[in-house]
Amino acid sequence: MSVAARLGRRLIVAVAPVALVAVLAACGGGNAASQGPATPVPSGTIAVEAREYAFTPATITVPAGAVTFSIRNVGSQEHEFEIFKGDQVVDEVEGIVPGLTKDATVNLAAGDYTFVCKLNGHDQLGMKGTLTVTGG
Ligand SMILES: [Cu+2]
Repeated sequence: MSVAARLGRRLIVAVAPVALVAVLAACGGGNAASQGPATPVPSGTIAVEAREYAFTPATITVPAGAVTFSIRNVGSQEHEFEIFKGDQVVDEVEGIVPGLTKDATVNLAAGDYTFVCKLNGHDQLGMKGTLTVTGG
């Protein structure tokens, strides 16, 4: 004799229609952002020296993607490192006092950039360079 069998006949299935309306929030049209290269560029760190009144090197070429600039002030005045695309600031590192090294990681698209120190008009004294980002 099976109690389970007896109860089984009267099995009431409480159907609770859980109306799970799976509203797929369509992500507004797909922001197909950066479809970068399949293999990430090995994060090359670009060492830059800042002094009165120049950057070394003054000409930098990097592949598109994340680039880390390591700016070392080997001079005797405070400097900045600002990356421009045209007249728009892409990124900037300020307060690089003498002896200090500051890093900045920037995600760069291919194109032509400049980098300058605008502190006290240092760019007009020669603290500027060109940055070429290749690829894409
Ligand atoms: Cu400067």
